[in-house]
Amino acid sequence: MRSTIVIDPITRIEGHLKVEAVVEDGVVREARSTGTLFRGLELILRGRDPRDAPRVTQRICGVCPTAHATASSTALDQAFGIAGSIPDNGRIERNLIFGCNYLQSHILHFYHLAALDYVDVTAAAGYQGSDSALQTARRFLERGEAGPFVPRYEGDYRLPDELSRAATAHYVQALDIRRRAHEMLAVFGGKMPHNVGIVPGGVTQVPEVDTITQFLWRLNEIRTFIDGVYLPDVLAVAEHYGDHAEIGGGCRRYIDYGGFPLADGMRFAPGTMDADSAVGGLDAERITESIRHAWYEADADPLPPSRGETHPKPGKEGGYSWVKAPRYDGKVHEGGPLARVLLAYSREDPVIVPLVDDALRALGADRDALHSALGRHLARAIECKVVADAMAEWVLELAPGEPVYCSYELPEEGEGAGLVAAPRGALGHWVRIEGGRIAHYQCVVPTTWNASPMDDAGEPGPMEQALLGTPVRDPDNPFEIVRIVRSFDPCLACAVHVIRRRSVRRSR
Ligand code: NFE
Ligand code: MG
Repeated sequence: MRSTIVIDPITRIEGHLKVEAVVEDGVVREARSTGTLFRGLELILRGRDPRDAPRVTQRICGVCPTAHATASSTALDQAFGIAGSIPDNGRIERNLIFGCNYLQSHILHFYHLAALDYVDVTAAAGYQGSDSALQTARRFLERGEAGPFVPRYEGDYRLPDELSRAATAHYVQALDIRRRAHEMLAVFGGKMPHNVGIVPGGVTQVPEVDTITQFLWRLNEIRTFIDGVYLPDVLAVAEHYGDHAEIGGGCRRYIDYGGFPLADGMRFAPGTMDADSAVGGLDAERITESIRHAWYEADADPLPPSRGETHPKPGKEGGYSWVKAPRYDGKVHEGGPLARVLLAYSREDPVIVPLVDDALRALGADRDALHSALGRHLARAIECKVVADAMAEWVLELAPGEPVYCSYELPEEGEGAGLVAAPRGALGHWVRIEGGRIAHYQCVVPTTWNASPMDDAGEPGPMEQALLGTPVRDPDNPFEIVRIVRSFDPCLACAVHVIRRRSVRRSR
């Protein structure tokens, strides 16, 4: 029997995504992911002062604006010829501001977006105890305002009621923890979202003992939550949904641009890997974007981002998404925490290896289990801990009162690429300056990689490949599909990053 499951929109992600899956004899045989909203930031930037780019590109997304500020400022550092002149305080504060965004983003993804696929929130309905978070959830349900929790699929919530109730309390607690991360970001970054602290040449806020302290106590509260709540909850879910280590694997090729520059090297080194072969380096010249199956036209296909074009063509024949198709060496690659953790594991990172091994041991799983929907959640939680713990060391490396930026002359001409490790994966901004103004700007974003449509060779994107071969037990409640899609933590607002004055009719 053959049927098509259409989920439009997929809720509890950022932005607008439709997924279609053709199911034959209970297994997904074809899958298409469609970014259904057209946006346009790359075009808005043309002709502007280059220093506008970090401010404007942060408006691509309210979840990861810090990633865009970092990528954009890094591209401008290069274009202005000052990449090697950023003072240590500037480098460290950029890492700290960006790190705050990682922590809140990963916690947001697990508790407020993905966990509701696994946790039965209605277990809080009859709660009679004294936990204030659970009382809040119960009152919420009693009022019939089940808004964030429904609509939902039914029939596959496997956690015991006690665990579901605990996770529901953590859902409420995680809201407070994310607020702490925002406050912490604001200490050096000014505000969240759309921080003002990260600028070409460094940052704007000179650290003082007082601000370091304000940062540190919040960070320690968040670290306690990650160690005592987030990681154990992810492991508990993994224990009850062990079969999800066998679905959602996908292309098994991974990419990361590298993140968190240190005095010597980077916390996450850039690289690519194939699950079946050794880790390779990253050569940015091998990145291209195809528009063959996206609603754009261009003189050539594919193109490198430094020459990429953004000419929308709604309804183009063969197109089915506003998301372009980035490829490395012409091949499909997945980005994100799983890519970073696998790269670090393969390079025998002394912090990440024991965390991964402990998690796999607790689950009685082997390393191959990481190439899965569950593997993405585990990797994200492990990465969250690694970043939080590293931040506690970095903040103490700040030198109070010392310089945080280097000054520069605005050049008439220049070119730069800002390649960073964003919470959801590999993020790149490419800028060219002519006559002191932005002549060309292209963003290739994590979800552009992960939610990409087919490329010019007809190969499906990572998320599409992750769906292929998935058994769907109940087509009316296709848990497997949404769990795989959400494991990528997609953000379509980022992926499309285009705005037009007149709206384009949404596809159905
Ligand atoms: Ni809108 Fe983002 C991250 C970036 S994802 S959340 O992380 O860049 O495509
Ligand atoms: Mg783009």
